[in-house]
Amino acid sequence: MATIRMRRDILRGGLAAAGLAILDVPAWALPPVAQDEVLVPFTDLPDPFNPTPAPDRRILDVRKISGPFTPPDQFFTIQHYGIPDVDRAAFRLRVSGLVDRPLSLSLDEIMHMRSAEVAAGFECSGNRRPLQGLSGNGRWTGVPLRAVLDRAGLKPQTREVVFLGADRGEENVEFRTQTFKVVQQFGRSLPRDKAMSPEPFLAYALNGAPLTRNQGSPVRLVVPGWYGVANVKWLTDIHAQEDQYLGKYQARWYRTLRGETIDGDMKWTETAVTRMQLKSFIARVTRVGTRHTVLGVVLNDGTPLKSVEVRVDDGPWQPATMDPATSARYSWKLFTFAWADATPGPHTLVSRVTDATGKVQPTQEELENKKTFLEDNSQFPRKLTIG
Ligand SMILES: Nc1nc2c(c(=O)[nH]1)N[C@H]1C(S)=C(S)[C@@H](COP(=O)(O)O)O[C@H]1N2
Ligand SMILES: [Mo]
Repeated sequence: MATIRMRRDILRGGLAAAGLAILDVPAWALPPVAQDEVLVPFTDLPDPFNPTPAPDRRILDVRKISGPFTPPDQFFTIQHYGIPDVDRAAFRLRVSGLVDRPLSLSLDEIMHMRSAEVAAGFECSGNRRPLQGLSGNGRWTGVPLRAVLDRAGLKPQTREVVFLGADRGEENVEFRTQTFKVVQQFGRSLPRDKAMSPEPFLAYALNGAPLTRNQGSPVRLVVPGWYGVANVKWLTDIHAQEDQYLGKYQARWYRTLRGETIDGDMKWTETAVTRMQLKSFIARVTRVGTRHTVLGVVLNDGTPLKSVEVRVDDGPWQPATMDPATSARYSWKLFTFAWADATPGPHTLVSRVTDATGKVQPTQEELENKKTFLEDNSQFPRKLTIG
């Protein structure tokens, strides 16, 4: 793999583009980048980084993280029915179902509501080794979902709030011996209490600029602390109902099968993909002369963290340093580790994060009884060779 020189202007540009002045967060605390800082290639990565890109997908090259917030043209993108083009002028967000006052809001009306900002990072629940690039961190501008739901007035019978996107596709819905071909919208739901909690957010801007088409223009839902699938893009309908919503991407697709030993007995449960599981991974290693620096990422559900540690080969776990620019509750957290005494030859580096409740990021072996590939938050040992 070709040596990649880390460019000063990438790191500087990241600062400006992230609009740090607006959010007033502490400065990016990566050690100053020297002119001769070079990337040390991982030997466990494909070359090129993403050899078979799908046409409507984008994967973040996590080796190039250049600031606390991911630039919109690098933000990963994933969707099941392609990328619709929603006309901003004709756009209406409808609120219907068990509400006192059904609504049909234009983009202008939404943007005239009291706006707020939230730093929220997320990953797709399918994000995994070796790329780990279905992840990113955004500074979102919009309105709290609760403000819109309060305007509509949820009736007491409402138990779920359903979110539908403008994107749709034909699905086979199977029932016993029958198969129905129907055109469905992408949809997800939240329980009433979660929908009315302070966090869920209707975003119309990312890092200070209108949402791009890939990121759900003109309006998307962001549920801070949850996996990406909750963040319905191209949002057109919010529907309050008493019944459970069982759309494909709610009830059939985003499910995890886990075995747990309860009272000495293996019990298998299927759960919905909701809050992000505690995870860290090493994104890159750079070198200036003989000094090596490790940069990594932590994602979780917003529970405060206790520590992030890095282990080299069979050595002890050593503390890494959290970046203060990413300390907001739902931001992804970046960390660095000064690898002082790297010796020539092959090495394995791994990180692990522990949260304030004492939960420790599991090893791959400890996740053996998680049978579906979603929600892989296992520790990820990476390989490289020091020349
Ligand atoms: N309308 C719509 N919203 C969607 C999806 C989709 O297919 N359609 N995919 C979801 C999934 S699985 C993920 S991981 C995130 C990805 O968000 P991003 O493309 O902004 O990174 O969008 C979610 N929102
Ligand atoms: Mo996803």
